[in-house]
Amino acid sequence: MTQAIIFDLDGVIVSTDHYHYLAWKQIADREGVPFDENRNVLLRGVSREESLEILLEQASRPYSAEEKKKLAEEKNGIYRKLLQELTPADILPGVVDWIERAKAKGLRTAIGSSSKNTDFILERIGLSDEFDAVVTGADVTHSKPAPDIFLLAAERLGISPGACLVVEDAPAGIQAAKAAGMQSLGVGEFVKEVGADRWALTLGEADL
Ligand code: B16
Ligand code: MG
Repeated sequence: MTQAIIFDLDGVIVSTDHYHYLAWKQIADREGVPFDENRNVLLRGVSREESLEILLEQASRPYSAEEKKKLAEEKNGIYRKLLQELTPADILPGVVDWIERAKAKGLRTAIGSSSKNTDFILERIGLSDEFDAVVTGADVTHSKPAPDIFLLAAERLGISPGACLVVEDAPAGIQAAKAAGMQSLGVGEFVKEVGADRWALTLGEADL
């Protein structure tokens, strides 16, 4: 029986995924690295550093650790500027309803996101105080697809992993939920065929 819901942030609560793409695309174009929306799917849910590694797999030259550090910082600067645009109107359809229904049913709720910008994003969209726990990429060594973020969320909620439902938009996130032994609801076109227990195009179309 489900006792807690762990929401992914980027792509589930709010469409910051497009901002990530725009920021990486700017870096890739300048560096002359081929990068498009299809390639971007591989970056969904994984950490900033791992995203850069995936992006640079298509580069024509090797990059030093120093250069990589600089590129990751630069990408984050571009991304943070784009995040300034966020308002509560950017919360995706179905999210507020799910949070309200979860509370009405006595379920615990958490955010489980790889993003180190999670607190800033929640603040921008006015959801900082809505969850019983918030676990981010800053809290763990191994980001998604490792199960660590979701396991820590369950621990902070005091709920066993098997009683948690993860809501995710990324293949890496569904993989992490499965590795954590949790139930999963895949949301959106990128997780249609990655073996989530349930799937819906948007959270607004899924039953709680
Ligand atoms: P940051 P999620 C993930 O968020 C994004 O999907 C992924 O594209 C990004 O690289 C990662 O956060 C790290 O983000 O650079 O802000 O620390 O989907 O796990 O909520
Ligand atoms: Mg996501």
